[in-house]
Amino acid sequence: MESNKKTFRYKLILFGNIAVGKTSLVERFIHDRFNETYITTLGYNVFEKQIVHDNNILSLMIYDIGGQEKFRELREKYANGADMAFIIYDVTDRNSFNAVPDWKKDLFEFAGEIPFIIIGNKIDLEHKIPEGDAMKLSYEINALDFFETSAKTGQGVENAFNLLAIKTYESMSK
Ligand code: G3D
Ligand code: MG
Repeated sequence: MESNKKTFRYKLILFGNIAVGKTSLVERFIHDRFNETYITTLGYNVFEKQIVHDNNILSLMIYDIGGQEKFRELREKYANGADMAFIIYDVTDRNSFNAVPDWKKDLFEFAGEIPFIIIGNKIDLEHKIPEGDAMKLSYEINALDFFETSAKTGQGVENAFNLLAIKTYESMSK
């Protein structure tokens, strides 16, 4: 008997300093098969990617904020109604790591207390932030998890997006 798949649609957003690799991670994840929708006039792009999990379809609506991200008003609009988030830093850039708790504050203010995963990106380059420091921070600020990725080589990218989707599905279907 064929079971009917249900579709769950989630809004996913990416926070983190400029140049940590937000756009590159989205591009890496959606590469090859994706539906693209441009909403450039709003200051962000939206991409859709579907994954099958637990016999359901999880449709990830991935919002990538554009170049005006320094404006609080845009971040607020961008984050509104999000179901889950990445907070991203660059493993070669101490400032971007130190900014993670501030990004969490913004996230909770704009989107409510949604699940988030911390991502250390650019691991193809030399680390300045030890993995242990990031794991400790991730525990302290109640991140769902912590991953290291490289948007350049693709390492860890698929895992991070998939895990976030699945964890959100599990928390919402309880
Ligand atoms: P943002 O969207 O967070 O602002 P971008 O960041 O995705 O625009 O990336 C900023 C710069 O970092 C880009 O370089 C991009 O190629 C680079 N980058 C992103 N991810 C990685 C990675 O995993 N490894 C390496 N080595 N570089 C990465 P440019 O030179 O185009 O500004
Ligand atoms: Mg960008």
